[in-house]
Amino acid sequence: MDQTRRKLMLTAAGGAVLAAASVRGALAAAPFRYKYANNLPATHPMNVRAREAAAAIAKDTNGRFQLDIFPSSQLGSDTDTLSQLRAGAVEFFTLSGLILSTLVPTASISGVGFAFPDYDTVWKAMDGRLGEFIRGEIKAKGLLVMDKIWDNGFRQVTTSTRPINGPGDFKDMKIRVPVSPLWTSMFQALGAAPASINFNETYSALQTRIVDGQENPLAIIQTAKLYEVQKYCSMTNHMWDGFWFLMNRRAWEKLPEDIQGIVSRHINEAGMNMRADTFALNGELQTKLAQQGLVFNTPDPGPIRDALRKAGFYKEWQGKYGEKAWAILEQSVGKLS
Ligand code: X2X
Repeated sequence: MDQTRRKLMLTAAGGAVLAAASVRGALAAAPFRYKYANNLPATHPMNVRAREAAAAIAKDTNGRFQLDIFPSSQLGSDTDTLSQLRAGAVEFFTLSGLILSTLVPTASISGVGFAFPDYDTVWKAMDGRLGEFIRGEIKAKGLLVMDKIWDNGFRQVTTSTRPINGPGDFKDMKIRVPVSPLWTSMFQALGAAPASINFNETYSALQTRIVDGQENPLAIIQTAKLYEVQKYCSMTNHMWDGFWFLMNRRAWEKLPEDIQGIVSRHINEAGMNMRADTFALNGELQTKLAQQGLVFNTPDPGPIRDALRKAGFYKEWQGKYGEKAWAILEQSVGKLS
């Protein structure tokens, strides 16, 4: 055999061995198989981008890590899933900082009413000093968290009874809020009668009229079909909300370093992509939702914010978070009270 032919044959044989090994790798169960739970429908950008990340992670780890995604609170309500995450029954979970505040009190600080004037301010703060501070507080409670917070959006109020034109319209309104002291306090300060209900029970609470209204960004009002059981949508933009990508510490520390690197790179990248998708959706959905029957109005936010101030809302929460945390918030967003 001449040299070239011999080389060719050796290369071909080597290629066959490699191919067989990777087929075996793909067929065998992944050595690491982690659950990622969230509360949003499979069609929301959160899940679209998470599925992309899962595929990229499987590929880059040669099948050594498999991410199984459980959307729509399939593993339980947010409150339950937070306990499961801490116990290690669920490895990954995206949760609003406001709900997380039941474990990490200062994590709700990014949800203070009207704190962020726009998205520029949101990302400067959450990818900067404020986010770093909150992630530190989360770690101090024994959970781990990815660097990039995922977007939920600016929240709007929907009701089956009446639009919100000014703060007076909140009076005695039965409004569903997520399970979080800050949310309850904010809507009480506006004179409403808030009810703490997990997201997985929100649609039916609206349908059966246990509550008259709820508040969420348009991307959720659309993908979770809340427009089917609501009549009015008032563009209050009363707060911004985001989801921290949380991890069980023991599960994370079990992963080899190279897998940790691949997983965190793809999850953070998915987070950045879902921010862009969610921003676009929240911007374009008003037309579509109006066609589906929601009646829109845009109240002046000034009087609503003044009502919060007059009720002592900002002072109260400044006291609860403490001077250090409040100073970091105000350095990021400007003077609040
Ligand atoms: O529960 C909600 O309203 C939701 C989906 O926006 C959050 O996870 C905070």
